[in-house]
This record gives sequence, C-alpha cells and structure tokens, in this order.
Amino acid sequence: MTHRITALRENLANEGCGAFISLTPATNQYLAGFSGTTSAILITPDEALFLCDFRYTEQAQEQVRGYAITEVKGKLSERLAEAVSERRLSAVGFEPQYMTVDEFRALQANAGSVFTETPELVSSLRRRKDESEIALVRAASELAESVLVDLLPELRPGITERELAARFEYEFKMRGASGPSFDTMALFGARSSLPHGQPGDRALQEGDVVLLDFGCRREGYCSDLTRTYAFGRIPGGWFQEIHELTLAAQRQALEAVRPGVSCQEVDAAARDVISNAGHGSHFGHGLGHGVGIEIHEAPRLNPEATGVLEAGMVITIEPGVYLPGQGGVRIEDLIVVTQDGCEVLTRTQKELEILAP
Ligand SMILES: [Mn+2]
Repeated sequence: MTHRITALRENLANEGCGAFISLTPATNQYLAGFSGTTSAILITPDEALFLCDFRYTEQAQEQVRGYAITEVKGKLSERLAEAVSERRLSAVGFEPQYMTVDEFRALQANAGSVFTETPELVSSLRRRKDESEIALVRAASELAESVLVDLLPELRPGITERELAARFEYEFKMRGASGPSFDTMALFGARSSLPHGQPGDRALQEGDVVLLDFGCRREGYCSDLTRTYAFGRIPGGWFQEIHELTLAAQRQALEAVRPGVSCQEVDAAARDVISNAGHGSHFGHGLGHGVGIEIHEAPRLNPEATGVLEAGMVITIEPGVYLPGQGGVRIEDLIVVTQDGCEVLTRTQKELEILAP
C-alpha cells in the first residue's frame, strides 16, 4: 500500500496539511491493507504509523505494509491524539463524514485544535479504482451473480421474502464471500414499490413482482445488482410498461457514460426518459453510486451531484419506477468507466423474464 501512502502525501501537500489521521475501517483498509474493525493511522510527510490493540497485532503484522505498527492500550483516539501531540503537528486532516463526535472530542482534548476537515483527501483517490481493485469488484460481482443463477430456478410459491434473502446470504458465504455487502432485498408483489424495503413474511404467489437487490463482499470489495421479475405470469399491463420504461432509461444512462461527462448528466439521461413517460414522481432516488470498499461511496449520480466521471470509476446505474400499493421495478448494473465508455460487469439478463413457478 506504499503507493497509496505516496498519493495521499501528494494530496496532503496540495491541501497544505501537515498530516492525516484516520480511525475509519474503510479508510484504513484502503491506505494500510488492514481488514480489521479497530485501528488508527497517522501519516505525516515522513512517517506512517499504524496503531491497534492486542486483538489485532498479529493480524496487522500479516496485512499492513509500509507502516510502523504499534500495539496500544486504552482508548485508540487518545493514543492517536498523543502521537499527533508528540510530533507537534499542525493542520492534521481527518474525514468528518466518518468521525464520531466522541472521537473528535477525545482528539481535541488530547492534542488541541490542530485538526482540519479534509473530506476529499482519501475519497478523491478511492473513487478511481486501480486494476487490482477492479478485479476484486468483478470477482465479487461474479460470485453474487452465480448465486442468482442457481436460486432463480428454485423459486416456488410459498417461499417468503425473508427465506429467499437468507438463501442468498448463506450461498454468498458458502462460495467464499465474507457476507452480503448490504442486507439482501427480496420483495414480492406490491412490496416491490418500496425502494429500500426489508424482506418480511410475505409468501410468493403466482403473478407477483419479484424484486431482488443484492451483493456480496469478497476480499474487502463489494458488488451490487438489482433485477425485477414476474413470477408465473405478468402482474398486469402496468408492470410490463414500467419494466420497459426502466430498462429504456437504464440503457440511455449507460449510453451516456464516458470520462468527462458530469454525474448530473448521466442521471438526467435516465431521468428524462422516465419523466417524459409521466413517471418522474415515481423515480425519487439517485441514479447510482460508486462501489468499492464500501457499498455506497463516491461518486454519487443524482440531480444535485457535482463532479464528472473518470476512467477507473466503478459505479451502479439503477433507475427505478415505483407505483405505491401496486409494485415497482428497478434494474441495476455494476459498471466500470473505461477510456471510451463503460464496461458492464453484470451479466444477468435484464429484459423482462417470467420465472416459471
Ligand atoms: Mn446500488
């Protein structure tokens, strides 16, 4: 991870910062290669320090490269503050989006007001993936899709949303994932209109919409995929209409993806299709998000988004149309922005499919 320390130091110099600290697992995985949940790092222009407690010392010695590893006792935020204070550092950057108020208070109490908010310092690096990261996302995506392919033919009337979601998560682990990258969504019938619904005791019936949104985490990287099916027969003309519409919007957005295009524009490419069909108010969420160490990370694609796409970004394209009380459709692919467009990692069919009961 020494090349990432070098890149971070360049950003530090550009921001006029004297050092960077982090207590955040995702950041510390990216910058130090550590997969544990509790650690601290301090990076100065000429030092890289990694702090952990007894539980993680052996693991850190195996995983962490390019850092001086120190086992500490007591509160990690206080030991980190002491390391900052001993070095008389100033303008010490941290990521405000991850730090708790408690941690911040402990840092200030032990090192004074030397800290400065740098929300973009690491995220500006993380949003562009290198080849090894893309390979990990691809592998996570393939694993999750292999589960979908095997579970779809097993769907029978009577299985509940909760049971199906549990089957996905069991298979993720059995096939080498550390777990789901977020709680698996399996929503049947009218419940598919809940964009982030939680699986419940609803049993599958013929004529149901089946909305599946899932992903796994494998070797620290996430995948994300959504498909919407009809079970046994098409629930109604409305479903066919919004499925076609969502797919058309999704394809329009994929067409728009290339380096230099603004995140807002790509969102608008899909949103315009849906709005022009009179369903603008039924697509109330953003078009997509970055995927990597975290399931939702930079960049964001929505009407208020800033920034442009760059080659190497891994993002989702996931428009949806939701009719309250009736049902919804979301179609989500995971893609890599390439030099001249994009590569779609998701392989599963997205045209309307009627699953045999
Ligand atoms: Mn997603």
